[in-house]
Amino acid sequence: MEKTLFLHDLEELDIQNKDVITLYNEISALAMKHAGNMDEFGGYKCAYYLSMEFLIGRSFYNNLMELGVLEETKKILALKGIDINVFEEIEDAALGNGGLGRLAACFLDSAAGLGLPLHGFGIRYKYGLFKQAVENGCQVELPDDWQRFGDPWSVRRDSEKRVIEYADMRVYAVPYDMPVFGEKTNRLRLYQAEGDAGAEKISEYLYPADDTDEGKILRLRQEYFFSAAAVADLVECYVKRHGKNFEKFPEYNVIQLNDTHPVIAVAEFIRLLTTEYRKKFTDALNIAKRTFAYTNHTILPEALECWKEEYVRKILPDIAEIMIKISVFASREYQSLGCTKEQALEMAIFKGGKFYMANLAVYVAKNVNGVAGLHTEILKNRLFATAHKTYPQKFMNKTNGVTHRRWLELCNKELAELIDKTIGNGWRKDISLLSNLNGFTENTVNGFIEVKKIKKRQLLKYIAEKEGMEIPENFLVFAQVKRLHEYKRQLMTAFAILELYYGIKSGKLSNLHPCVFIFGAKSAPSYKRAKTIIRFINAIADKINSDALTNGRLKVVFVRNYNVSYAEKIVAGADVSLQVSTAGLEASGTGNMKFMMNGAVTCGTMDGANIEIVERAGLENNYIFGATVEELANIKKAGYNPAVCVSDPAHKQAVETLTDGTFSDGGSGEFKELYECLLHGENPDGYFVLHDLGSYVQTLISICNDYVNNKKFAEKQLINVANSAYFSSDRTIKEYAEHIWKI
Ligand code: 26V
Repeated sequence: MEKTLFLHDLEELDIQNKDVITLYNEISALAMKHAGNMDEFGGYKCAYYLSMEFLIGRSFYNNLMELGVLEETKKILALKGIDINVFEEIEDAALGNGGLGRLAACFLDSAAGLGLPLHGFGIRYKYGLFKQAVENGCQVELPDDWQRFGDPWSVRRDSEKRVIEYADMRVYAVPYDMPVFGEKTNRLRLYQAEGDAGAEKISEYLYPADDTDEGKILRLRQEYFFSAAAVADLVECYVKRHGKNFEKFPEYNVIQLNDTHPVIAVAEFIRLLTTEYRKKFTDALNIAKRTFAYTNHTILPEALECWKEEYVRKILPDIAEIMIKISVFASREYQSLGCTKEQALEMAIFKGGKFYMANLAVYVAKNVNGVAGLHTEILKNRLFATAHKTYPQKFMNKTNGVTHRRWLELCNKELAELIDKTIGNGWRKDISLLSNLNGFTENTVNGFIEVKKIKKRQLLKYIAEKEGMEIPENFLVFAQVKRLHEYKRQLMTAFAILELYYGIKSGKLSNLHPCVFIFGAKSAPSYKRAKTIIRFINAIADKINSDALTNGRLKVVFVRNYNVSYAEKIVAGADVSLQVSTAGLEASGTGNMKFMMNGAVTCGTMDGANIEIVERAGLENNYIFGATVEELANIKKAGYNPAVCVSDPAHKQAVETLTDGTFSDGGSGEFKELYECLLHGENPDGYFVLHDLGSYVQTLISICNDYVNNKKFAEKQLINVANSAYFSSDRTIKEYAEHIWKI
């Protein structure tokens, strides 16, 4: 970047009578002007990340930091009488739901930081993830019109727009390029759908409600829309530079499929090569097999996409034909490599009138990866066991990571400076140096205690302003912030809190150190059970916070509209990170890594990346509880009966608050229904909430007790920071680059 020119222009900037939004746009535009050009696609081998979601968060501070002008900008603005924090009113671009979308954003950041050519392709949704309000304890969704602040970090490329054809409509895909700053300036290309009103609907909403046929078809249109645009861009770019011999295409392009959402790109690639460029089907398929790689992010069956043939035929008949043809090739190949007919059917791409997108991805992809060690083992041994037996060399693990630039340097400047003071600032470029923190002195521990105090104070002040709730500084802070899903077991935390509450009230836990539980969670709009859990948590919070007998020792806050910016504050200020999913179901988790980097200890199950966190930071410096994957398998085999758990009086009291009138669900009956689902029905307590509740409560109590020894607790926290380098996405990206992308 032309730093001096930018700073000069900033000094000259006239701020008279300009509101925050205008200033935000003008300063951002200056940075764009002096930042230099984005890298071109295709001059040499690049990796391309196709993702339905990029959960970027607020760009302003992060971009100025990456450009190396954040501190100077702060000073120049201060001289003009502007506090740089005023730009916090500019909201995030929330073009994603949770972990999967945020991972995509962290990956782009790390690749640019490392100077590796990785570019993103996605959709420029008009409305991002809904804004969450809470009314009478219930989630209410409001549209997120993020573009009302302007979009100064994007460049619209009218000259590069192209037509995307469906059987029943034609739509323009107009690219908007966002720079990703670092050692290199990479490119995130988001397409906006234009044309008539029907066309524009395609890029209107992230996850349109898919409980109707129309909603499902819209989702399929979205997936094809950006996948087809991206493939066309890459093919066109290749032909311009290298001609129509596609044999060398994989030497210049590797396409990473972020979950099954963009898998339709494979079929589109083959369609393009066989129709526009007259290649033979087998040749096109073979080139695809050298070009695409696939990452799986969940084993939950309800999230593994499959498309009804009828839908695909209706809007993309050629694509349906191609996928059926790939399915025939796949079936033959599996059998020729030793699979039985049944095994080939298990991995079939097309069966029973449906297309199985994960099976398509696994067959074509040159590499298939899971996102943490345990998750990859489950893929190899359960979900894709047959494919793994047939193509063992395809499968590999790539444990997730998070960018330490946003999740440490930006969100916890105080901790970053303490680290600089202790081990020098080399870790900012080479994160592996962070391990030099190990063997820290007492001085550093004291420094860390100070930093934690400051970050906690900032967090509690923010919560007081936003949620209108005062929390004293001596409280131990537990945080569970993530999408709301039954497998993540926010409900188990809710029951545990009730047990603590009744314990304090009855005098059994009269010496418990004061603590607060912070929840942040959005539920998918149509996910009723998750919404009930939000309602239950808010009812618990109301009751506990207004109980004068206990509220000096226990508080609960459900923060509204949890998002990336809120996360930046919570991960820095919390003491304990709650990661309590049912073992085997959280593919990795990435919040767990953000907390660790900021020195929160993990209270969690042996699931996802938690396992690798405690492997590195030590079991003794974290709090692991609950059944393991193997134990759960045995419990299931033996027949799980949650009613047995409720024979414990403390559990019984907590669970029965759902039905005994302690809380009101406004007459909806949803609390009773939740109760029934836990104790009766076909598959009672399918996520083993009641099974792990007892050990959870005991673990929370021992954390409170340990916290009383402030210094020792801070040491545990600091050991977590010192061993968090592995969870920087810089490490993850280097592994993708070396083992999969070969860039
Ligand atoms: C989506 C849905 C949508 C329909 C309702 C049920 C359901 C359940 C799970 C999902 C998750 C889709 C994929 C996803 O976001 N996976 C997350 O990816 C993160 C990045 O790899 C990882 O850290 C999380 O553990 C994983 O849940």
